Amino acid sequence: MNSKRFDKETFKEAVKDNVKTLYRKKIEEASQQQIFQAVSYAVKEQIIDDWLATQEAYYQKKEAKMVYYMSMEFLMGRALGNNLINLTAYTEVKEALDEMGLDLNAIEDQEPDPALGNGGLGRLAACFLDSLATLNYPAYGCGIRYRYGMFKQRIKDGYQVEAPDNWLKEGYPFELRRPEYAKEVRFGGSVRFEKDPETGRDKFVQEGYESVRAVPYDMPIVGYGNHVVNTLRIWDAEAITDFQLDSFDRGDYHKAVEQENLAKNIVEVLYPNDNHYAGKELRLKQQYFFISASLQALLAKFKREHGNDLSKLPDKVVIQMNDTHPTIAVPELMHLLIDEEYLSWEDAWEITSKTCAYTNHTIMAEALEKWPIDLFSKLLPRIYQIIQEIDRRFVEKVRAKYPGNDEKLKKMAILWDGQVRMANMAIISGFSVNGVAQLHTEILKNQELKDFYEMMPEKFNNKTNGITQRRFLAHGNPLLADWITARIGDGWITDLSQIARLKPLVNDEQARREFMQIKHKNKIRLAKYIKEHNGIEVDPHSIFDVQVKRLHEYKRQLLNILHVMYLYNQIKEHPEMSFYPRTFIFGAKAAAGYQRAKETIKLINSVAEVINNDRSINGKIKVVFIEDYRVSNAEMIFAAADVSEQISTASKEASGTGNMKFMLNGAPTLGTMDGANVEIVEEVGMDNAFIFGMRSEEVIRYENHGGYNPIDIYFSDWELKRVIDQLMDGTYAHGDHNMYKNLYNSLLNTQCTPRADMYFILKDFRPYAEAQKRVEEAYRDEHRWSRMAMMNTACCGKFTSDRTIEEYVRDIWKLHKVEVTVEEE
Ligand code: B1H
Repeated sequence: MNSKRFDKETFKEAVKDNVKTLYRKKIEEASQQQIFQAVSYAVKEQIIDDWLATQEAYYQKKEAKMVYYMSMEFLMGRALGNNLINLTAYTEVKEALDEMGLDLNAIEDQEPDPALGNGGLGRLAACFLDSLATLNYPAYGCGIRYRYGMFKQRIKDGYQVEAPDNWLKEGYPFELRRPEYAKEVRFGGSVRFEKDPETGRDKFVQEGYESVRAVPYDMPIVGYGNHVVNTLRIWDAEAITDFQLDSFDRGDYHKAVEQENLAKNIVEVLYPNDNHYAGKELRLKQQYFFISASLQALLAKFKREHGNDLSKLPDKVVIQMNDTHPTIAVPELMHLLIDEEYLSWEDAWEITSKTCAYTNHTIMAEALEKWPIDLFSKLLPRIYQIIQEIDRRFVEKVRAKYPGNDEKLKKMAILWDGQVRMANMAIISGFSVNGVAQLHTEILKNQELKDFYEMMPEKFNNKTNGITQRRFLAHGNPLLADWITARIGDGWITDLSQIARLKPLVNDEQARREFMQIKHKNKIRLAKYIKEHNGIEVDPHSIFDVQVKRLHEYKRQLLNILHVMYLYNQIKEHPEMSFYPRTFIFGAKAAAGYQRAKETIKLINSVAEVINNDRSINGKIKVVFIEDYRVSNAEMIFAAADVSEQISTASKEASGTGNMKFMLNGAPTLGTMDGANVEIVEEVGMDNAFIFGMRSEEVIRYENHGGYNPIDIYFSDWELKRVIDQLMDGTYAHGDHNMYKNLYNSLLNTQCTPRADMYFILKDFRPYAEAQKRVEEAYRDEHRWSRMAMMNTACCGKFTSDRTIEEYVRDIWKLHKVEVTVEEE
């Protein structure tokens, strides 16, 4: 193990030296932030040798194929603690710091969360990088170095207020600027072709464009205990100052200023939308910017290592496109191969279509990227030409296969109705299309992408998502991690299937007691956090019922809070009723422009205020909205949860990954048969989950054929009606009758498009309330509950991202493991 290299004394010296050279201070004089920086640089020093060794091993092993994971989002979370875990040096470093009178936890808390992502999609990318490195696979993550990541959420008077996330303010110790690999990226202008006098072929010339310099910053991705360090490469934009304006623009001062602005704007901020397409030009610029830079770097590296025969590219490189956001990689690769490498269309297409693969993450219509053609063609004239040609050739094929069937084109063409449909382009051009959970992939094949599936079934496959147990158990829940290791050894850290060895212990009373004691300690840790951050006292003996995820109507936080309102009415009306104390915990960011989502946050906070301050209910219910839900506090929340709320409208949540993190930490799912919940139930058994509500087929049937009217339910269920009416009667609004008007209307107003209660909240309300009753019953029975909780942990082996990555490798990427050996001192 490489922990040996973490000689405590050397490490301590390194920290002291760093404080001295970075800040001209003694350790006693340094601030906590300065100590964080000094410790991080000391850790980075350890990483660098492995990083060099890994890249050397990849280079030596020329047959090593590399995956490029292209993503607009990498929701990494803090690096320090995770790197120490993966270097298998956490304990030693903690001790070393202890001996210096320093507290590692407090130091970790000094690190900003690198939040270059919105939610599940970005966090999945981060888990994948962790697994790739741990499993010895050559990989690059490619993305954008946003100056401002996901906004910080503050709650003021119950409302969400967004504050900028200036994560680079203090300087980020785990990144490395690589100016020697900078690339130029061009926008706009016009395209001309001229005959090359030497070859006689048409030569492409772009003129009158604006350009920026893309400068990469590399972050190390440390594999667990294997000396592998892969790279996350995120691109910054800088103004090109020493550029040679082409003849077109010589002496154009204005243009120079514009280019400065372009550089400044392009990487300024992450778009804070989850599952929603906003159609902003700047977003398209971001997409092209990082893709063009990444592909230029990719080709340069390929040529350096393998020579100029680009037909070999698909043997050495595979490009995985994380949703449609990076799919501009397809026409950009075509452009580079044709215009820069002088390949024919046919050769370029052969290479591109064997190199690119696409993952679909959602069927939500409002998330589909469809760029207006005039915007697109102005910004990227050459790329647009290439897309036209891809489309033209595809349309010809469809016409040949389905003569006279224009319906097929309406569904499958790339260019339609004045728009560029990115998903269609990705499906047509790539060799693989995958969904992210079984149910989701089936819905793609049989509904959303049915025509594509019929035409090219061989491309479609499923890759059920996963999560990394290194961060979400080893780091996030050290008590449970140590207990599991004491019981079954530490093999689970890199082979989560071994966690099934806990199954027999479910019948061991002592083991169950210990398991629940750990849960209790984690609840105390969270209660302390809540007290510090919200000023609310919560009882660690109450049921911690948790829903944390982005705020979206389809995820139905509204269903949850309406049910809380319903329970509160019941307790008020029947004070004698037996009721097991519950703490309802929420955490969620709403996209800044998403009105209904923001109203839901206000509602949750208002309900919390009323209920938490009502002494007459003896603290039976508490409601907590945790501010600024993010990776770092998520780790603590999962560890402390009793109940995992996964209550999306069936068919809408492609997979979910939070559901897996709760399961790993021993919290049974209260949920619908949606996304990966279906597979969770398959693993843990119906008895160890609380499943309720409409199934996806039923939802889809209503969507296709109509026939759902929430008003009927509203008038036939007076208790539910009362709850909904309370949105309008001022109960939770200090008498204001309009505060929740949008929410009320979204449920009942028939003017709502396409219909009222889009997400079947009224329809699922009673089944949900009934499932909640089952939760209470189960929890009262300590034996039963401890078995259920432990069974969830014991059955979660499937949901490691290590398994997901092995499936990607086997079916799509075809990579080979590379061993990295480092001389031990
Ligand atoms: C998911 C997104 C997403 N699906 C557009 N789609 C975005 C779409 O900024 N945008 O434009 C950002 C994000 N995110 C999530 O992916 C799914 O909702 C989850 O169910 C899934 O678990 C996750 C990872 O596959």
